[in-house]
Amino acid sequence: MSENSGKEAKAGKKPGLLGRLFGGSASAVQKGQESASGPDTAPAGPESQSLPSSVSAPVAPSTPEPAPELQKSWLARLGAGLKKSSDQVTSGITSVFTRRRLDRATLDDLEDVLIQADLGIEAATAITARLRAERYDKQIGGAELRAILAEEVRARLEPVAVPLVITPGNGPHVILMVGVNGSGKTTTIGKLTSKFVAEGKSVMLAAGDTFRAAAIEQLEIWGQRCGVPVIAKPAGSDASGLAFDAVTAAVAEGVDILIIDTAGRLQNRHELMDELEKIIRVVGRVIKTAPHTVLLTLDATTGQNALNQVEIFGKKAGVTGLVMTKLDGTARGGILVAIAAKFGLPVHFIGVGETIEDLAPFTAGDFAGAIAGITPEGAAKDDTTP
Ligand SMILES: Nc1nc2c(ncn2[C@@H]2O[C@H](COP(=O)(O)OP(=O)(O)OP(=O)(O)O)[C@@H](O)[C@H]2O)c(=O)[nH]1
Ligand SMILES: [Mg+2]
Repeated sequence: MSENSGKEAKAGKKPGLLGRLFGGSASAVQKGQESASGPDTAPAGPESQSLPSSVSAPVAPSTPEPAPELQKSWLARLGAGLKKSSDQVTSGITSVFTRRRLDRATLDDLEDVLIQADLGIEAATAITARLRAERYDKQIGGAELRAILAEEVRARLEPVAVPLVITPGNGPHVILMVGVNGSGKTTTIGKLTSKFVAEGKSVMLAAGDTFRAAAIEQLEIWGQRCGVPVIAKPAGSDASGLAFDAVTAAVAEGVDILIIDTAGRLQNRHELMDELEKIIRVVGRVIKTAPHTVLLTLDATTGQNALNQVEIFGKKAGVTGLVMTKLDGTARGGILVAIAAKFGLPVHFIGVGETIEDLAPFTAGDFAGAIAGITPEGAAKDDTTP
């Protein structure tokens, strides 16, 4: 088993429950099915495709609203996950406040702290400008400063905290997952599938990372765990051919959502980015409006390079929304503020760990509070400074 698969086996917590939701239907894995024609030649009609041998039964709808205790536990996870970023900001604030009054040197140092925390120059300058205007040469406490910081970060993130809307009715909603190597695409697909299934939606997965056998196996494990079919071909197959077959199967089976995994690719590898464009073209041949969602998965630990990834994937793949993963592994969570300011793209989900529970819809207030070191209850975690 690959390293990733091993990690995921550890991450899965509720296969039993998901299996029961599906009334025991096994995942159907379509393998070795070769397209008679390449995706760029005249594609075969849906009737010519061999479809998965079994398809998931309709799922009983479950409660869409998270229970209050679940919500609370997410806030605790978020706080714990963002601890490194929060510590970077709050310890920076503590170290620059050697005096209680807000003087010029302190404000300059504070601006540096915010820039180092990857919030971006615009946010850092605006936040210190506000403090200069409102509090210059006045006393200010640590809790008050954190509250102002949280407010400013929230204001910048609120416009991009947009939920992912699945268009109902007109055939499958196709989600294409893109991003650089190891950014968390496949894991995020697993987490999303689990969420969609719990909401009563029927989901199909496509193992579009045809480069590595381990990548296909990794997605199949998620498919089994969530009780959803996975369309796959042997490693080395053409990715756009696989995508074509998967969309055709999703239409024929009438699933609500098809999620297509893709191989990780660096944004400066032109031939790989061209391949992504081809996948998108081919998907659009089966359903004109697809892919409906192109999700770029960003690894928060990459810091400033994420800005370049958003720019290039945005241009080449028509990214419609972002997922930021691995916020738990970095002090650079502030990068989301810089990305929001520069691109204004919707941020749909954030990940703060490897388990299914560690992905949640992005909410600006919770994130801003966590970055500024404010606990879910609203109290600053440490009011002894400055
Ligand atoms: N700590 C942490 N780890 C994560 C998170 N999301 C994903 N991972 C881990 O990151 C590693 C890579 O995840 P994958 O989902 O395989 O990434 P990928 O983008 O599909 O990788 P490639 O297919 O190789 O490009 C795995 O070990 C995941 O468990 C997260 O939010 N936090
Ligand atoms: Mg992958």
